[in-house]
Amino acid sequence: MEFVLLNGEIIERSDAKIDVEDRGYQFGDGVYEVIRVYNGSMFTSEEHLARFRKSAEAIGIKLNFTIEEISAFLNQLIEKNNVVLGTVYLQITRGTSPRNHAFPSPGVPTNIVAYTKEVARPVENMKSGVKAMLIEDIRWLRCDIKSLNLLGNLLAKQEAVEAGCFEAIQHRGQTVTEGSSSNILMIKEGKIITHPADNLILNGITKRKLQEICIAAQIPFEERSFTIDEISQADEILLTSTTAEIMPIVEVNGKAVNEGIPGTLTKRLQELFETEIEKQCGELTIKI
Ligand code: DCS
Repeated sequence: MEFVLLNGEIIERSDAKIDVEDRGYQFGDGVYEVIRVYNGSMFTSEEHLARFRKSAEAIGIKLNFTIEEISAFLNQLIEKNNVVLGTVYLQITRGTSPRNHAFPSPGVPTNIVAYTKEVARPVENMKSGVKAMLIEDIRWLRCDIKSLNLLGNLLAKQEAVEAGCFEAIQHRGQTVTEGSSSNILMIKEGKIITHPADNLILNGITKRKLQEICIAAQIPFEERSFTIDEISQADEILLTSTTAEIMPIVEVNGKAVNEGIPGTLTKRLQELFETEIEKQCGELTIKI
């Protein structure tokens, strides 16, 4: 039996019903989070839930539960579904109301749902690295909000997948922004460079955690814009996300990066990140 969270209740998935006029369904009028679970424990859940609240606030959705309550619901869900290695998906929408672009009256309750999934660590890709391609970033100008509206991201990902790539590296003109579902980091002469956390990218929790790790390990980490030309001259390239963790990119637009194998610094970052996971969630059974 699989359980889900629906508006403060943990119920069987087949009993969970959302109306056709849910504003998330019709307009993508809501925000979400994906949180990693290792050994049955959420990783960096405080950071994810803080971002969830921030995304909701940015579009004027008031959470009808506290962060502590949501966290407790998610933990209950993980336990009920016996998730060991997986993810929790959490979303909130502006609720159910007759279709109208303008917001419903403030009394309309939000719809908040969560479900869990078993998800393995993508160790093979993490070891060998993945291919990526450059794609123009056509998204809106509030990519810092983890909005349910993901069409721009989906179109970019699909184009990349159809070209045999794992990820799209999006760029606005010459400026590299981020992946379709990840942050992009390049390494040049021992320094990690990634786009500043402004309105053009999602401020990834994995990237933030990696930055903390780099500061502690005295590995140079710089947030600044960089260009397509710079990334094509990079020593190493990597992407970060909740599910992909630290993933080496070994080919961009058919051209090998670091001779097509994960670089030394990227591998070190993967090791340091694994150590951080183990610090929070206990020993991992499957490692890189
Ligand atoms: N940028 C975008 C556009 C993303 O969708 C994601 C994660 C990231 C960056 C990386 O952020 P985190 O490090 O906080 O995960 N996307 C989530 C998603 O939609 N599925 O899995 C992760």
